[in-house]
Amino acid sequence: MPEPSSGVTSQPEVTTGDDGLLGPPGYQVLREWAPPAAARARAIELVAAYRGSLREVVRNPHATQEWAQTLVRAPRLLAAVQGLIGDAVAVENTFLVIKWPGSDFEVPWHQDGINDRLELEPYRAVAAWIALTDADVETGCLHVVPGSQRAGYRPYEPEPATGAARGRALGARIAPETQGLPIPVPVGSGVLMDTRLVHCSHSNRGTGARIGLNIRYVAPGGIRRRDDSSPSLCPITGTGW
Ligand SMILES: O=C(O)CCC(=O)C(=O)O
Repeated sequence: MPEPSSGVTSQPEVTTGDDGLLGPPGYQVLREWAPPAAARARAIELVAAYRGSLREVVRNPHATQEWAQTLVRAPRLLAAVQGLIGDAVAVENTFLVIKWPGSDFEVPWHQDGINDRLELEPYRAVAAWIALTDADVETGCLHVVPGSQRAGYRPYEPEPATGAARGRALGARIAPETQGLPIPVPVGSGVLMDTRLVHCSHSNRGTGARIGLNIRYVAPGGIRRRDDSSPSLCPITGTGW
């Protein structure tokens, strides 16, 4: 495996107002990145591993856990990502979220491509949210604001003291009355998102765990800014890292 590198380059600002890689909605549902039975089996193992501690967030499982190393390379997922950002792809970050039934866990409105540690170039990066269980309105599926990528990256605020504080999420500053569009997806499917798309998820009011993996993929030059606390890139395909 190639040596990890920072992947930082100086890129010109992308003019806001553009639709971005995923067109006017700013997202696309990805059908069956994996056979549902295989994804379901993985979820059963994750529930068994984390049920005792009721762990809700695992940061960067692709760096240490074999199942996640395999998942970020799932052929249909990788092909869809390469179709958007090109053949050379690295993983910048993964974020496993387990919403246990009956537990309050709101992920606030945010954009995946910006935080206090880094900023992603929206034409050289894409976010994927991968369902390891069925995710619907009751169990806490993603809600998106279609077209919100066109306004570019927004100011953001430190995480609130509760809720997604577990994941160090940052809240994008948007109108409080904003209603998102729920994106229910079955196990084994997922959502590809422009890194500027505003999205959130609500608590799980269902009866079983809801599990999803967020992956940030980048092409060479896909990181405009990062600080030393960001983990190394994990090259998946191609050269130029
Ligand atoms: O899994 C969720 O409910 C939300 C995750 C998410 O939005 C993210 O990691 O960016």
